[in-house]
Amino acid sequence: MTRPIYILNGPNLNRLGLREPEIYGTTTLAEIESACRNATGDRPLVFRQSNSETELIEWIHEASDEAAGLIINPAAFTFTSMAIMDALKMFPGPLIEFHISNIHRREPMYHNSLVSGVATAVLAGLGAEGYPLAISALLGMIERRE
Ligand code: CA2
Repeated sequence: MTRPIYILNGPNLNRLGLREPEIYGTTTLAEIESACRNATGDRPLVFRQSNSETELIEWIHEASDEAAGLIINPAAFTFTSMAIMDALKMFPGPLIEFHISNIHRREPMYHNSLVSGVATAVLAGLGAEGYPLAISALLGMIERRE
């Protein structure tokens, strides 16, 4: 059976398209999900968002058991959550840390990701259009492993 890829989105990303379009653009999360579904082809996609650290950790555990690969935009938890970092450390497949904005071009508080050190790759600054690019990269990594 073809294992799915998981895309997990962290706090406040359900508000995309509604505020701060100069940083995050005007695309909504529902539109991003639809673009991601078009980009995954035959492989099943699990696409979720939560404002809860606990729920995200549970989903990372679920992905560790079920997923062929994982893309995560941990949003603010990128910089604060050792618990999410620890959960991601246990993920056995390819893992992409994803950000809509270029976090390194922003204020210093956005520079120190706890996730980058446990990710296979990091993609930031390509806007919402970056999600399908991350999928394409992840599918390539999965194919090279399987
Ligand atoms: O650029 C990204 O994707 C971020 O992960 C977004 C996070 C931020 O903490 C990271 O540094 C970079 C913030 C998400 C906030 O989402 C909003 C959605 C709509 C309007 C305002 C914020």
